[in-house]
Amino acid sequence: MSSFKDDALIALDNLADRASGLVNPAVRLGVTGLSRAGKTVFISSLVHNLLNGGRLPVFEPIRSGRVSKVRLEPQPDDAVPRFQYERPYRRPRPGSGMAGSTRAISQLRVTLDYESASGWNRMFSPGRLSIDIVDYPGEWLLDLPLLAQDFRQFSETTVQRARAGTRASLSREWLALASVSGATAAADEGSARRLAESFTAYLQGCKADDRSLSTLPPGRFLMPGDLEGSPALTFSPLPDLPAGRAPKGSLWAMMERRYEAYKTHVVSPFFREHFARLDRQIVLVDALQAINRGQEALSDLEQALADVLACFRPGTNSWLSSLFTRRIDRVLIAATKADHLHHESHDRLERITARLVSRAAERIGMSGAGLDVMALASVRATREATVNHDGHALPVIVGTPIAGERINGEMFDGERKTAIFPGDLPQDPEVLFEAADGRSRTSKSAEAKPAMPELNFVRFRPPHLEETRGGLKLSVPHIRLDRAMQFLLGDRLA
Ligand SMILES: Nc1nc2c(ncn2[C@@H]2O[C@H](COP(=O)(O)OP(=O)(O)OP(=O)(O)O)[C@@H](O)[C@H]2O)c(=O)[nH]1
Ligand SMILES: [Mg+2]
Repeated sequence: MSSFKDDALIALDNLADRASGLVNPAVRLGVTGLSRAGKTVFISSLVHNLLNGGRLPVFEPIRSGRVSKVRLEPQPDDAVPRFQYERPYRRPRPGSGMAGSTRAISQLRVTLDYESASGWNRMFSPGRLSIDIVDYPGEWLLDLPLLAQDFRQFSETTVQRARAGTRASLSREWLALASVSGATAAADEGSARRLAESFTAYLQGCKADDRSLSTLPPGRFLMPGDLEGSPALTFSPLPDLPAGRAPKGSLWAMMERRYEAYKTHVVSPFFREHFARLDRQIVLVDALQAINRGQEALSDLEQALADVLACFRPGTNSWLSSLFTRRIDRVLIAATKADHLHHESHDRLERITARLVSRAAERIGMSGAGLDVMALASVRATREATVNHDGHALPVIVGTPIAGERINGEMFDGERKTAIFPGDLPQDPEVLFEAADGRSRTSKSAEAKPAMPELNFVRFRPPHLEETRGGLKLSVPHIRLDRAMQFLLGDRLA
């Protein structure tokens, strides 16, 4: 592990950041989450609301009127693509919601002129803060543990997981191919490529919509960024490696070399050059999707989040903490798309999300002031209503389901509005997790698995953004976006 060199480089980077921060203070906000969690929509809505004077009553600097000017600026890092803020709202992909996919890291700078709340700060602070918003796939964070694993350990963990549960049927083809190829056979590019492709197909299968199993490393196999097809991505773990070392010239040796290259040239640089420089972090979680898909998806998500959280407190892992100086001091775990629920369920979603990360947070000693959990909707696509159902008032949400969504067998075309009763989240989150663990605290019999509650979450189209006649864009409606901003940024604008 070349941690000494890494350390020195990071120290240099941080020093440069600090030095330029004296002239123009900046805070680097990382926005991440597994694919489709809502990163792009979150950033777009946050920026849009800042730029267009959106309703942000809980974000104190805005509420108190201390922010005088907000503007987009060229972002300072030449090697990182700019986040296309203008794109998601101008050109929505037909049918499928709001934005294209986050394929790689991107960055956007918003600069705020403000008046500090305290007289002393007013004297000394330049009254200007740049917020560098960095969007990157959460899948990449799952790679961190690889830095501590050699090829044998990586193969063993990956194969073990591939043989359990639903994954067993998805991985069959890849594992069969791997044992036919044989680890000690002579290396050749063709079989390396076929194996890598088969392995990638297995990872993709886990991720497919109807399964929603969370992603396993290597993160770039599903989110290759600009590395698609390069040798560093053309490898596969191998099952049942014999004892000893890889014979020279074998497939095994080739895979091992590429795996190490992946760590050196892909994983390490990401953590060193990007991750280590973040100050604040929001992790977006599509908890509703996992709840909707059932128990295996839920415990899978819990596991993935534990791996993600471990990145934020490397202190528990001594070799890791030497890889980057700790800098992120606030982490927000946010369950997205809360607008799919009636507001009565928002607090429940929050509790479920808190439960999803509680064990992991405890394990890495991260509960407390630096960590918060909330349920939010970056964009509110629904409104609430009450309908009369057999004499009972039933709380429903009204919106336009995206094309192809089904409710009770009825298919929607993306134009028609409907009211649905999304179902109730359980008041006690343990109900879901007991079910996920396959055991119950309340019932004595081991067979009596509590059923998952009947839930029905539909994906809705975003609201149309209307413009006033003066050409002024209306603010994007949201749920608790301002609360998230206050936690992540409020103190930096105090
Ligand atoms: N109703 C609603 N839908 C949302 C919200 N945020 C995201 N979505 C939906 O989720 C989809 C994915 O959101 P994105 O912001 O593209 O997610 P992402 O994390 O950037 O996804 P990738 O870049 O593909 O990894 C969108 O197309 C929306 O349909 C929200 O606050 N409310
Ligand atoms: Mg995205």
